[in-house]
Amino acid sequence: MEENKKMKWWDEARFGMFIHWGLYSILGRGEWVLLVERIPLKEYTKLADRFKPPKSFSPEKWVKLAKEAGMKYMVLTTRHHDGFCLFNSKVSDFTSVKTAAKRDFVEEYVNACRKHNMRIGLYYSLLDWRFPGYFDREKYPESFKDMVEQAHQQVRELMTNYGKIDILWYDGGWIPGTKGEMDEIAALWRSKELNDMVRKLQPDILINNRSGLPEDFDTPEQHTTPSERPWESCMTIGDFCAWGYFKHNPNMKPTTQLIQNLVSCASNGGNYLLNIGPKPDGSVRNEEVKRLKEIGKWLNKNGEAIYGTERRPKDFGFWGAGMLGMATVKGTNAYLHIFRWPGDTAVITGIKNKVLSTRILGSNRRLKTIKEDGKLIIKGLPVEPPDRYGTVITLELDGKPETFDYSRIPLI
Ligand code: H79
Repeated sequence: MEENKKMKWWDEARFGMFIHWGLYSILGRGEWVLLVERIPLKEYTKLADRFKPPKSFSPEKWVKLAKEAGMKYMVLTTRHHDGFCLFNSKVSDFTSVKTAAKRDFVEEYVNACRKHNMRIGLYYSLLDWRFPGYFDREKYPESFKDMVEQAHQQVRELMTNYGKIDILWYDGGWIPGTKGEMDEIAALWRSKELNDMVRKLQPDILINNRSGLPEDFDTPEQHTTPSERPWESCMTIGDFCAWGYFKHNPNMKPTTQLIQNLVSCASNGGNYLLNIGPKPDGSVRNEEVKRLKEIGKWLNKNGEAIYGTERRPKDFGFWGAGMLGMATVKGTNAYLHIFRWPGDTAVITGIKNKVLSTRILGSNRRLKTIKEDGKLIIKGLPVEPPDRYGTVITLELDGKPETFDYSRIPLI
């Protein structure tokens, strides 16, 4: 399939759900707990006896929540750095199928996604902390080789046993004792061979850039700085080190901030992959549910200004940093997302186009608008912000959005 055709759905999706869930969820101190606390492997392995979500739990609950949040795709940790698989693997006994739960959660998740028409992403960490060769490949060359072989086998299993998969989201490509250069990483994981195999099994799949090869899209982590290439920002709702369930995680981003991040991604042509860290029983904590539902409500009203938006021209909309908010663009429409409400008059600079009409999204009432050289004055707005999370003003333009550059024009 032609490259950009394959990416079309992803490029329009803009908002996805990341899920970090595994043995570490039981301890409630984040997904790095095994390494950070140097827990003896024997002890950590025993957690598998306790990883047994109730029968009543189904990954369909996550899918329904993602739908309600307005998310168009999901990415589940099929296996994080600790090596514990949520799927059946012929090359490992450390899986949810062969231990207490006796369930293939990847299968359940994939089926639930399909049932609800949700695009399916699988996260797979290449590295596995259980292999001494990961830490010191000179000292334990056989172990390193075995780990790489395991990754190839397990990726093959994931790409073979669950039908059509939309995204392969690699992680954990970094190897100690290297400078982390892409070429070096790709050579050590034999990534060319790996990804050739993946594409043979899943011709339409999108692969991220974390196996040492650029592949389909870039993955800024915990920030929304755009890439030149297709890009997706992944982010936690709470603190940066807590992707997996962290019981005491008081610093949750407010919904206003999460929506602003989503708009920031959409305005620069990127996606926002927002993470939840379910509890060991699979349930999602209230603080996360509440925020996702609030975003979903906002998207119900304002989705037109997010889904399918394109990368806006540089400095389009709000000149400089964007005093009032951010602009997204789609075709010949521009959408002004006003986060900091100015009162009854909004002054927007940096738009070259003629404006054919101005309306608050969802309303038919045209707003009085004065336009002079790159300066737009919108009058008759409500004094108080109509939407506490962000009000969208739709501008119908006479053509593709173009920036009016003030940078060399002195004040009069
Ligand atoms: O899966 C999530 C992270 O576990 C994983 N990528 C995302 C998607 C990741 N792997 N490496 N890193 C992130 C970067 C390393 C961060 C660390 Fe730390 C800083 C490791 C040690 C200090 C955060 C804080 C984790 C433990 C303490």
